[in-house]
Amino acid sequence: MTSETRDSINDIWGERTPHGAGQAWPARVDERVSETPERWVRGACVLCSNGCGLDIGVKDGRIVGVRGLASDMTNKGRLGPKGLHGWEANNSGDRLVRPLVRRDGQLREASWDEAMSLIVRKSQELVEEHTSGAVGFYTSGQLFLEEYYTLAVIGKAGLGTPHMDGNTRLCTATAAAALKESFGSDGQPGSYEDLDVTDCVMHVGHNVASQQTVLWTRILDRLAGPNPPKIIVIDPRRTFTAEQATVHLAPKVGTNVAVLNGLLHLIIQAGKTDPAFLQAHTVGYENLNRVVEKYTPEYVEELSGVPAADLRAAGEILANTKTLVSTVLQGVYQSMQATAAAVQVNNIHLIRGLIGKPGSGILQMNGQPTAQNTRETGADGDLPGFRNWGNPEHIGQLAKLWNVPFNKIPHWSPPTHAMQIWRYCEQGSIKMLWISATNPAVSLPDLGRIRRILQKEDLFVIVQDAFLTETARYADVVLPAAIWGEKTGTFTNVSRTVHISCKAVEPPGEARSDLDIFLDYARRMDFRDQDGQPLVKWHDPESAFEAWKECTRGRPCDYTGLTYEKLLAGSGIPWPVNEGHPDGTVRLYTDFVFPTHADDAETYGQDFDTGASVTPEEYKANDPQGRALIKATDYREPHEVPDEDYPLWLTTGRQVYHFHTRTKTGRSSALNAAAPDAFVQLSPEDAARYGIKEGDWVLVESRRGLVIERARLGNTEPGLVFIPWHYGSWDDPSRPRAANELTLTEWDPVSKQPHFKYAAVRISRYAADALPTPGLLGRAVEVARHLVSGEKERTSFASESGVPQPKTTQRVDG
Ligand SMILES: Nc1nc2c(c(=O)[nH]1)N[C@H]1C(S)=C(S)[C@@H](COP(=O)(O)OP(=O)(O)OC[C@H]3O[C@@H](n4cnc5c(=O)[nH]c(N)nc54)[C@H](O)[C@@H]3O)O[C@H]1N2
Ligand SMILES: Nc1nc2c(c(=O)[nH]1)N[C@H]1C(S)=C(S)[C@@H](COP(=O)(O)OP(=O)(O)OC[C@H]3O[C@@H](n4cnc5c(=O)[nH]c(N)nc54)[C@H](O)[C@@H]3O)O[C@H]1N2
Ligand code: SF4
Ligand SMILES: [Mo]
Repeated sequence: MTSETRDSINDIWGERTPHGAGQAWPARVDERVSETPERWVRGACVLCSNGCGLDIGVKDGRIVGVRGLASDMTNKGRLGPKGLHGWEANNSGDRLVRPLVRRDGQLREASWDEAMSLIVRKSQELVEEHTSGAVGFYTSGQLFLEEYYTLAVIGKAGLGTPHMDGNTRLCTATAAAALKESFGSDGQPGSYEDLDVTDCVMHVGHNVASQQTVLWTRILDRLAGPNPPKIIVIDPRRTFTAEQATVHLAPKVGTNVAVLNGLLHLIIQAGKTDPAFLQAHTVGYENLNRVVEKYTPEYVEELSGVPAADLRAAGEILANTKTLVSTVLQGVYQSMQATAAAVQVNNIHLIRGLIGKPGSGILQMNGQPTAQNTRETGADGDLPGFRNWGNPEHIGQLAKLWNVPFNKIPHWSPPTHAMQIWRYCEQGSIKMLWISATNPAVSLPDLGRIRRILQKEDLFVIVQDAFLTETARYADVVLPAAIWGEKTGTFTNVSRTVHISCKAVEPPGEARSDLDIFLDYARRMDFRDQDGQPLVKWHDPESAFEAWKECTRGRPCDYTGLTYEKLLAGSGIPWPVNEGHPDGTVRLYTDFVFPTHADDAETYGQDFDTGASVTPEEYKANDPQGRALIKATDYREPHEVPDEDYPLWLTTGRQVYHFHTRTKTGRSSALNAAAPDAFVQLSPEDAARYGIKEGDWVLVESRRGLVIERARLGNTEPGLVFIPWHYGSWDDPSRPRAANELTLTEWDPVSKQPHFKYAAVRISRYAADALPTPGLLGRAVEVARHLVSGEKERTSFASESGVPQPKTTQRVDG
């Protein structure tokens, strides 16, 4: 007997609760339960970066629903479709409940002691034979802060390996890079509360209506109230967000820098910069002025296809608005010139002095719920507490805190980024890869290559997950993880707001929290500090949180004033929280002083075209000393562009009802029914050209692979096709359908974030009547074999059983 306060599947955002500029956003409590709960446990939603506060309903030791938390500053009680439905995955019958170890080529159940002993033996052998450089970690944006910090200390001070990164590299590495390049450090300048007062919101490459549905209700409620803000959307597709825009610019994929330079040009031409602000609080304006001079609306139209008149309309709004909130996400971060483009959005705010004031803020968005914490704790290769790996003083602080030798902490070169970690696995220098809470066999670019790497005999693969994912099937050891609702921890949303999410129920079977797994590993590896004491001195979430607080003391992300108790009081709290700001900090940089001083900065910066690091000496010679940096750049064409063989652009992205590789949302019946399969979206013009009708099967090929999808017509420009990348093979191995079969192995030179947003493809109608069997298996396999065998290895879709083929020979455990 499901009871719900609203039908979020058919009405994604729910009823309007209008509010005018400066009025508080009214509460609206959304709830959905399958039975009446016996008790409610405090939590927060982990199905996107919004981090909505909620309570978890429990009955008979099972999760039976959720309700939004009216007092939480993030959502005032609202929850979106994923939040209201995603918890069903916890109760799914196919959770992993025991560790698995590969024996005789097969994954077989094992005890925790067997699995962990094997991992420890393997680690020790590799470190002895090859140094800790043979061990790599690939983690997530979906664990809790306490788990990442423990992992970071294990990697940096226990093993001393530079090879640790998160899937945050695919997600928000550019957010971090853009904030560091402009303001000296990671940390969002603005706040969601700026949306409640602003006159203008600009979304660049961000489909917020689908991807942070509750944040979008906040904006919809402003649009329904008095003095609504103007909305500018820059997205090549007519998304739900674009439908509400005052001005929608639809550029060709990969041309963000051209468009943003054009907007900067128009603001400068209109004489609407803030010279006093520029003079007092920034460096680099003259160079920007010089670079953007040639980006006239006509030139931008030539480069990007955006009509000059539309660009002028957007430029006029930006030149005159008194306040501005900008959000930036994957249409920028996963595209050409990612960091360079994201920084141009910062520059729009800087030249107009629209930062650090109510209604003016920048949200270089996160996507995953806990990506901010991967970055803060250094589980992604950054250094904990936004420290600078190029600054010996910062390394010294960590060495002292952890009581380990200075040189134990890897800092001799930039930390290895995820794409390079995979390259080292491919080349064989990394021999053990520990993957936690991510599913790279669906989410990384060029999946044929990723499968070949995972299959390598000389790579020992550990996968820590709640489900037997496409990736887990290739593992040597699978560790069953407890997930949200089954463990306690904290995490931080885009608006720097820290939430606690508590354990409501026991995990199924023998599943353990990631924290317990990492602590167990540290104990078994016997990592020690310089005094012979255990390196990892905490034993549960709260003691880990207390240890983390010390690591942040005096840093921009200062957590020292937070406690679990405070976080349980009814709302998330934005950092920094310390003696000076006991109740948290809504907005950064209200004094217009930025952490760019050479002693504070998290980076000395990089060249936008080459990625070459600025040396400490070079930086110090021009120390901005608290002023923001304005960095300019010219437009560069994408590396792969449509040609005769592959005449169309492909871009990839998300749908409102699914989260990533659907391990959770695919196990909720309503979400799954709402979006059961992948598709290829194409313009009616292209459909007509290729003789394709709505619902036809379409073969989509790139230089790397192929997929077969149903056609959906409309809402995209001619020449551009779109595939949602959520769909791997765990629930339908009958045909290749994962968008990443097609994507490129290429990344931004600064942030190292891969380019998921463009590739050249060709399409053709795929005749269903040619199929030997109902469904597509036979023909798809044939096509896949034909195209992928020979020079390349066989695609794993060719297996009879329909699941990716596991490694066949017996492996290391002997
Ligand atoms: N429902 C749902 N919500 C989610 C997620 C999910 O999987 N499902 N995932 C979460 C995560 S981890 C993330 S990172 C976020 C991602 O959130 P978004 O970044 O909003 O999502 P995407 O669909 O990946 O990409 C956004 C838009 O970029 C556009 N785009 C493509 N190329 C270009 C370009 O060259 N320029 C511009 N300006 N735009 C371009 C696409 O058309 C697309 O609409 O969503 C979070 N929220
Ligand atoms: N083509 C294309 N590819 C993309 C993108 C795109 O836009 N286009 N977007 C990229 C982006 S932004 C992102 S964020 C990535 C996401 O890519 P992935 O990280 O691969 O996606 P998820 O499906 O979220 O995988 C998370 C895994 O962690 C497991 N899990 C959940 N909670 C826990 C936990 O508490 N502990 C453990 N141990 N496991 C847990 C889930 O079951 C799931 O298998 O994909 C990237 N790939
Ligand atoms: S907006 Fe994000 S955090 Fe909020 S309920 Fe939806 S998925 Fe969860
Ligand atoms: Mo992401």
